[in-house]
Amino acid sequence: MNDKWHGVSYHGKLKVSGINLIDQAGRKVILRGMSSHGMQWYPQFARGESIRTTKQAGANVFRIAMYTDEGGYLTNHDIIKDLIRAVDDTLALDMYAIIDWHIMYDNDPLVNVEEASVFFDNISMHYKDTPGVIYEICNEPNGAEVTWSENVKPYAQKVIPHIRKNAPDSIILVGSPNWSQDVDICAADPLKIDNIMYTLHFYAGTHGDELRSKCSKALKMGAPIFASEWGTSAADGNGGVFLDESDVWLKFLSEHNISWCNWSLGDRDETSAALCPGAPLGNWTEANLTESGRYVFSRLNGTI
Ligand code: DCB
Repeated sequence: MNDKWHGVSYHGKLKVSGINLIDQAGRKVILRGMSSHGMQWYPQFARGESIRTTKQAGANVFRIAMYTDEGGYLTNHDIIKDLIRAVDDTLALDMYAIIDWHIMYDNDPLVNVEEASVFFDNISMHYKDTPGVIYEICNEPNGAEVTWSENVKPYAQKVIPHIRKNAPDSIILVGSPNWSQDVDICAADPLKIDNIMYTLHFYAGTHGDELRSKCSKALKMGAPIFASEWGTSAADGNGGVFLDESDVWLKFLSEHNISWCNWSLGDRDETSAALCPGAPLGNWTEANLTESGRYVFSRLNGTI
């Protein structure tokens, strides 16, 4: 499949209907694009020129990964300026923008629920009901003690109302436990809230059939899924690349109309990075793209 490009002006405000993402006219929507790397490290590739180049390859969504720890938002609120510029640049390109509260080594989202509530209150006030903005409230909950029922679900129930009062119909992505893999657990005990989707994250070198069956199970139970982060590498962002395994995954996502963002649009020296170290800010040639970048850029338009 090789889709015609459609952005926010065509699809408008999105809705979740059953397990599908649909648009204002009731058509099924598939979003594909890149995720930025951490805003505290690579904000330069989360601006107009870079995002436009991903659009030219077919992307209609851009995910902005605002880390909470590792020098991110919790210790540097100023980072919000880079986030807002990235969201504005994305919207100006008629693309959907995902605002990602990128928890990771701060494994339990509940620990910073007050900070998250204030952040999402402010950012959803700023964007009100802008149809292109999608909220992702916790990147990857993880850790053996961090469960859906005791941690992630209560977190979501606390944070989502802060978004809903400003952006009543926006799409909200909710991370699943175990590095956003246990979507079947969310599906068995779902949030009773409209227009939410659960995130499934995978790294082709580490995750395969077992994770795909969790996803199939969740879909069968009626849970809407968004693959807001995946990589061609192993789970640590390095190793590989695993392109045959990535083919299997992309085919699976396509069969289930699952939207995706690839990790990541940056030039760090790691195999999951789409850009070679020192790449310019946009208009990349084949030589500027890594093996992963060349693979993913050739598939942003729906080619599998
Ligand atoms: C996720 C994180 C993401 C991380 C990638 C690759 O982590 F959401 O932030 O990105 O997947 O690991 C990496 C960057 C590195 C950076 C590091 C720390 O690529 O440049 O140094 O973050 O900021 C996952 C996902 C899954 C699993 C483990 C991790 N898993 N992990 O299945 O075990 O350990 O980070």
